[in-house]
Order: sequence, then C-alpha cells, then structure tokens
Amino acid sequence: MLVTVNDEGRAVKVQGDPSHPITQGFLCGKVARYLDRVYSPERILYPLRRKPGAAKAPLQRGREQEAFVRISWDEALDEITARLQQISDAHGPESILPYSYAGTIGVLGYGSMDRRFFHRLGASQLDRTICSEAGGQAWNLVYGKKIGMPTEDFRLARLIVAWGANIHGNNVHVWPMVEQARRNGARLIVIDPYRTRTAAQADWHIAIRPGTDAALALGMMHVILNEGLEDRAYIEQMTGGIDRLAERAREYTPERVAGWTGMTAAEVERLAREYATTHSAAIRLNYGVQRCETGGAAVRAIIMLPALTGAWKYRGGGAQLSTSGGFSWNEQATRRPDLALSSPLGRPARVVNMSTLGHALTELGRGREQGSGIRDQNAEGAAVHALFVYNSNPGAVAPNHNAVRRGLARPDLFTVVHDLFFTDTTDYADYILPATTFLEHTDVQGAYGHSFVQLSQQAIEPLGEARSNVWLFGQLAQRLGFTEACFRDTPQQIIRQALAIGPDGHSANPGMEHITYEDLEEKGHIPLAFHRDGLLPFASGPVPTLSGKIEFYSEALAAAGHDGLPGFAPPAESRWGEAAQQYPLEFLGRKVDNYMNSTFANLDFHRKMEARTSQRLEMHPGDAAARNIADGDRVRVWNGRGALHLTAMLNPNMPAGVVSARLDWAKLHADGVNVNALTSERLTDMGGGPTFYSTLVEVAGA
Ligand SMILES: Nc1nc2c(c(=O)[nH]1)N[C@H]1C(S)=C(S)[C@@H](COP(=O)(O)OP(=O)(O)OC[C@H]3O[C@@H](n4cnc5c(=O)[nH]c(N)nc54)[C@H](O)[C@@H]3O)O[C@H]1N2
Ligand SMILES: Nc1nc2c(c(=O)[nH]1)N[C@H]1C(S)=C(S)[C@@H](COP(=O)(O)OP(=O)(O)OC[C@H]3O[C@@H](n4cnc5c(=O)[nH]c(N)nc54)[C@H](O)[C@@H]3O)O[C@H]1N2
Ligand SMILES: [Mo]
Repeated sequence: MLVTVNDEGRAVKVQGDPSHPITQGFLCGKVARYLDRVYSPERILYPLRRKPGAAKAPLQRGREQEAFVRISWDEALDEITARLQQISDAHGPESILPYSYAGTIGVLGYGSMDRRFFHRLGASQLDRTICSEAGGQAWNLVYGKKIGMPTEDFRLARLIVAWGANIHGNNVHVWPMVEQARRNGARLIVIDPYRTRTAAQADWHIAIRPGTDAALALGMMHVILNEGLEDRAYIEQMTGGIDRLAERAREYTPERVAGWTGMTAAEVERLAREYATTHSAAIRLNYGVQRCETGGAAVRAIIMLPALTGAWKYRGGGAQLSTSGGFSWNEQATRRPDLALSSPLGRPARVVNMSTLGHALTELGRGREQGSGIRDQNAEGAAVHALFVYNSNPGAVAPNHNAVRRGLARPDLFTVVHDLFFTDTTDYADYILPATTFLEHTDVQGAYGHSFVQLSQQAIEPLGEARSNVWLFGQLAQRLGFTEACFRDTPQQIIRQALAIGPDGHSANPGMEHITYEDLEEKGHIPLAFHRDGLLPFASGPVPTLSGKIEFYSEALAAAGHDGLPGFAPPAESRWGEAAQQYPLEFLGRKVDNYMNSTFANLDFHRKMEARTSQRLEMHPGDAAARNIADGDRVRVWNGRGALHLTAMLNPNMPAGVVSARLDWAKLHADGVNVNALTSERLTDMGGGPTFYSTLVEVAGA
C-alpha cells in the first residue's frame, strides 16, 4: 500500500502499490477506505480505567466512554503491572492468560515483544487455533510444509476449483488472475454451500452440503482410479500409500457420495473427469472447509487430488491453501521462548486453546473440567484470573459467545484490552489501552497468499497517545523489572532479528539469504528465493515430510491412534447427527465481504456496503415455508447454547436445510449477541480448531 502524507503529517490518500506483483495497484473495497478507520472520531486515543462500580456488560455504542476515566500512560502501566504481579504472586503466573490473534499479522505486531513479555512473566501460553490449525496440520501431514502453487500461476490454470474459498469476497487479489485464466479458456468451479460472490460468477457452482467435502474428494478419487485417470509415474515417484488409499476410495461410490453431498452421482463423475483430464488444474482451497468437525480429514482428502493426477507437474496446476510455510522468520530471536526458563515457573507455561475461551474463563480451575465435553489440552490447572487481550475481539469472534461473555463478566477477572475502538471486548475491560493502526508503526510482513517479504514503514505519527504492541509490551516488561536487554529492542532491531541479518548484511533464514534490510527498505517487497526461481513446489522430490514423499497414508497419524487415511464421517452437528431432531437446520455463521472478521463493522461506509445482508438469516424458501416464514419477517434462531433475532431473507440458492448469517458486533444486534451465540466450542478432528461451520439450529417466526 502507498500512503500519501501532506505537509501537516496527515495521511490523505491510500492506494495499492502498482509495483507489487500480487496486489497490482489495487486495494480491496474495505481497505481502500482505510483512512476512515485511521481518522475515525470513535478511535480510542488515551488509556482508560473502568470507573468503580461500572458493571461489566454490553455498553451502548457511542456511550462507552461514560464507564471509564482517562488516565495517563504512567498510571496505566504502573497500575496494570502492580495488579499482574499481585495475581501472579497469589495464584501463580499461569493464571494470567494472553489472548491475541490477527488484528495485525505483522511479524512484530502479531508476536514478538508480547511473547517475550508473557514467556518471562510465566503466563499461560495461548494455542492460536481459531483460524487455520486444522487445515494447516492436514496440509503438513500430506506435504510437510505450508507452501503451494505460486499465486501468480493461477492465471496459467485451465481449470480453477475454488473449494471452500470465497476468492472474490475474501481474497480478491487472486480474482484478476482467475479472470485472466478464464480469458484464456479456463473454467471456474466453486464448491461452497453458500452462493458467494465467487460462486455467482462460476461456470459451475456446486452447493455442497456443509461438512461433506471428504466424501466428495474420496468419491472423485474413486472415479479417477476406476477409470485409470491417475498419473502412475508421478504417484510412483512422489507419493506413498497409494494402495491403501485406493482401497479406501473404493468405498466411496458416486452414489454414496451423492447421498451425503446433495449432488447427483453423475455430477460427482463429471467433476472427477473434468478435474483429472485437465493438466493445469488448480485447487484454491482456503480455510472454509476446515471450520467443520471433520475439517482436517476433508482438507487431507482434497489436497491429495493433485498428487493423484500429477497436476503439480504443470504450471498453473496443483493446489494452494497457504504460502505461510515459506517464511522462515527467526522466531527464537523475535519471541524468545527461552525466557520462560527465567520466569518464576522456570519452565514453559501451560497451553490454553483460544478456541475454548468460554471454557477457560468459566470452568478452568473450578473442578468442573471433567465431563464438560471439551477436549482442551489443558483440562487441569489454575483458574484464569487475568486476561490480556490485544489484536483480537473475542467478545465477537470466539465461539460459544454466551460462555465467553459469562467469563468476561466475572467481577473477579482482571481484564486489559489493547485496541483502537470500543468493541464487544472492551465493554468488559478494567483497563483499555489505545493501539496504533499499521500506518502508525513499522513492521515486517510475511503473507499467506503470496511469497513476498514486505516492509511496512510507519507513515504518520501515532494519533493521540496510541502506542504499538511492541512499545506496550516493552514498557510493561521494564516496569515489572525484567532487565533482559531484549525488552528495550527497537522495531528496527527486531526486524533485523526476524530476518536473522548476519555480519555480511544478509538474512540467514532459509530462502531469505538474498535479502538485506537496506534492500527491503528500498524495494518495499522482495520475493522469497524459491519463488524467485519459479520453482514448481511438488513437481519433483524430495518432499519435506518425514518419509520424503507426499503422504496418502500417514504413519504419524496411525501411530497416534488415528485413521492413517482420509475418511468421511458426518459431523455430530449436521443433518445426520442426533441433535438434528431438535435443531434440524445446518447454520453457517459466515464472514462478511465488507468487514475483516469483526474489524470495520463500526464504520458507516463499511456498514452501508454490507446493509443488504447484515443481520439477515438467509434460508431456502422451502425451509421458510415449512415454518410459515416470509421474506422480511423477524425470526428467532436458537439452539442449546443461545438465541438471536434476525430478519429472514429468502434465498433460493441456499441448499435446503442450510441457513446462513454473517458475523457482526454483538453490541450492534438488538439482542446484544451475535452469530457466535450459536456456535460451539467443539473442536476439529485435528489441530484443536473451532467448528464454526458445524452448527445446528432451529428457526421460527418471532
Ligand atoms: N472480506 C473479507 N476478507 C477476509 C476475511 C473477512 O472477514 N472478510 N477474513 C480473512 C480471514 S481471517 C481468513 S482465515 C480468510 C478465509 O478465507 P475463506 O477460507 O475463503 O473463508 P470463509 O469465508 O470462512 O470460507 C470460505 C467459504 O467456505 C464455505 N464453507 C463453509 N462450510 C463449508 C463446507 O463444509 N464445505 C465447503 N466446501 N465450503 C464451506 C463458506 O460458505 C465460505 O463461503 O479470509 C480473509 N479475508
Ligand atoms: N462465526 C464466525 N466466527 C469467526 C470466523 C467466522 O468465519 N465465523 N472467523 C474466525 C477467523 S478465521 C478468525 S482469523 C478470527 C479473527 O479474530 P480476530 O483476530 O479477533 O479478528 P478481528 O475481529 O479482526 O479483531 C481484531 C482486533 O484487533 C484490533 N487491532 C488491529 N490492529 C491492532 C494492533 O496493531 N494492535 C492491537 N492491540 N490491536 C489491533 C482491531 O481493532 C480488532 O478489534 O475470527 C474467527 N471467528
Ligand atoms: Mo482467519
């Protein structure tokens, strides 16, 4: 992004960087209006302390300030550190829980000084599972490393399958490449239960039933192997476990697969043939598929397809889930996990899964872990007495919202939130600290959709008394008397550490050896080495798995007592589950095209863009008629975990039995709760991820 700053130091324009090969000079609709966010009159610009007696409960938008008093940074830092020290002394440091995710995904802002601080403090570690762990682990089991076909090569594909990937809505910079491929004759197939902007423009939209993708992928394998469409030479050379996989795939006849997915058997066959007979067939998998109970198995099955057909051998062929595995940042240096040994614990602290925050705040340490049904790695241990939130808005984005809320409302929980706005989470804070936007601090960025290392330079001075994550955690550390020099590092020093800049000025990180800090400063973005060389990632071996092969069968999974092969089992919360008798509709609590998770939802321009679908329950006319619901009716949506009111929007493109609504701020709903009041803390089959898209509900006119 290029930022124009005027003589008064005010940013007056943002635009895409035309020299960037992926973004090619354009910004998505929401970031094009980023200055609305930077200069919003609603920004929090000073540290705030909760007034005595002010209840921890949703506050009316625009009047949040009334529950807080402005204090100085000195007061805030002194009071917060004193309280953390006291809690650590009384209950042990693991009773302090950091909670952060993707507010910024800069290497520094996402995880550097903060990790140093919490390691040295001995605070609980957070397992950051909320987005991509199930799919990430699945990918790594098959390919060893999260890399895939180069993003630019989508324009060379002859067939693009967007599989649980809303390219146009969530990943718009790939869209011009899709268009270019289509101009050259490529077809676009979208596999998504919801008719997204991407699906609406596809040559073929397969509105698959949620959670049944593993069955479809195995059914495709069935057809491919039956008809001899696989690439035997490639399989021989590059993969392991084909015989076992073939045996498994035999079970998945197109007829059986049709019964699960809602497709016809002929459609399953047609898809398999079209996929396997197109050399440059690209699968853009994103994280949609893996947000369901069996998401790990589904991702494994899908990404085995290009290994079966040898699509990896061709430019424009293969698959991409994420490119983040290409970035080998020196995290030992930036995050300093070794500091845990100097903490009062003298060892690495326990790990708490962020996808079960409700459980962590309401059950941990209360002797009620047993039988809660939640598979937390951390079933035992001290209750959480302090929660430190930054880069995240768990009051909106975490599953099982009502449990999260009960936790946040605990009067004995000490909560600090570092953010830019009053959110669903700040309503529960004891202290709110003002954070910077990425225009106001320097960072270095990797990516999960391309392979460029990027420097993001501070463009303007921080507004008011806003301070960056790096500054905040450095200050807290110093006030707690942590004398290690690393707590005084500047952002520039940490960037050099992340890049592992050696005496010769070059990075020592694998794949970054050609990068110097000075070069990065001058060019802004530099491709990783493997990208620069134009390599096809899995055209030839070895593969970075334990066996050196692409693994159809995983010895590691089998050794851990799991199925070594991908298989399909219907999610418990699906039309085949027991709970469907009471809650027969499958619910998708989806992301928003014009927001970024919960970010931007408070800005007028963004809300206007989203107005048509905001707080609507999209449902098939048949499901509506069966409940006497008409378009525009107020409806109640509920299950055993919660309820909320929405406006019915009849949509003939919804698969029967599936309803959908979008994520919004809880406090902007009349009920004060959002779609996550319906989602559960049940975790995915691998990686401990959330299962937002395996949720059953019932609906009635309100
Ligand atoms: N505009 C916008 N862009 C974003 C974000 C945002 O909030 N708004 N969020 C960013 C983040 S954090 C991420 S992780 C990425 C995620 O990017 P995507 O993975 O594209 O994200 P989702 O929208 O969660 O899922 C994609 C699609 O999967 C579909 N889906 C749900 N269940 C199933 C299923 O069982 N099978 C199949 N085949 N499809 C299913 C959903 O209907 C959805 O349209 O996007 C990023 N980009
Ligand atoms: N129902 C449902 N729930 C979901 C999802 C879904 O699809 N459906 N998606 C899930 C996914 S994929 C993800 S990744 C998570 C995302 O969950 P979060 O990472 O919590 O995402 P955001 O809602 O964007 O909240 C980020 C917060 O960080 C703040 N922030 C931004 N920059 C900074 C900074 O530099 N410093 C500090 N301290 N704060 C900053 C922002 O103002 C914002 O309030 O949500 C998950 N929740
Ligand atoms: Mo995400």
